[in-house]
Amino acid sequence: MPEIDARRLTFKIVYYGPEQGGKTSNLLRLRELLPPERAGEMMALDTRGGSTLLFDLLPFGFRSESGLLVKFRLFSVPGKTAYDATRKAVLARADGVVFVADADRSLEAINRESFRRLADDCAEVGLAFKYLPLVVQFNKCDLPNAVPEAETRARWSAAPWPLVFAAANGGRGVTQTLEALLRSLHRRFDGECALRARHALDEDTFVVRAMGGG
Ligand SMILES: Nc1nc2c(ncn2[C@@H]2O[C@H](COP(=O)(O)OP(=O)(O)O)[C@@H](O)[C@H]2O)c(=O)[nH]1
Ligand SMILES: [Mg+2]
Repeated sequence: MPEIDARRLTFKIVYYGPEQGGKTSNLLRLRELLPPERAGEMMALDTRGGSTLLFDLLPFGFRSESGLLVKFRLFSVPGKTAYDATRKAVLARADGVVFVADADRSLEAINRESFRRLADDCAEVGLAFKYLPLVVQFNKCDLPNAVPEAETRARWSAAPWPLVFAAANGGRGVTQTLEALLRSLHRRFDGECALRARHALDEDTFVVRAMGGG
């Protein structure tokens, strides 16, 4: 449940997935793609040798016509399994998750294991995985060893989540992924947060404003 009071609503979005899959790259590209006046500084905490040790944080937001300040805090979790406690702490109280898989065929088992761990971590931090707004991104689709989109779509055809195919370091699929998650967030929390009823934020307006338009 997002933090809400009369003036401000804050969503926590967590980018989760195997180490080196492209979580930090997603946040870095978003920082460039969002209008500068809407996004805060990206905080890349304690990143050593290209690997996120604690988390990255990208804040952004907008003000609705009703005067509500809608804020988003995008986090990435550390990849290494050695940072178990940190990963769970970052995931705790997430309102939505982007799972960043590495499309490399040789990493399928690692993706699967990470996805299973996401479900386990959710249970441990008290998030109902079943109701969690979630988008699955297959990143590094530019690489020759990437599993082709059609094959992945066939394999995930029974999954209820939006799938996005991306090459995050070049920016491809990055905003599409966030937009898909924003739509899921709106569907999940519109009622509880009275987004439409009190703030005239229907799904499209919510997404467009969040992405810096309107
Ligand atoms: N070829 C390719 N490389 C990528 C892509 N996304 C990220 N990378 C590279 O993969 C490495 C790990 O990315 P990073 O964002 O740090 O992964 P994280 O551990 O999930 O945060 C970096 O060297 C990135 O430049 C992509 O879509 N295609
Ligand atoms: Mg990282």
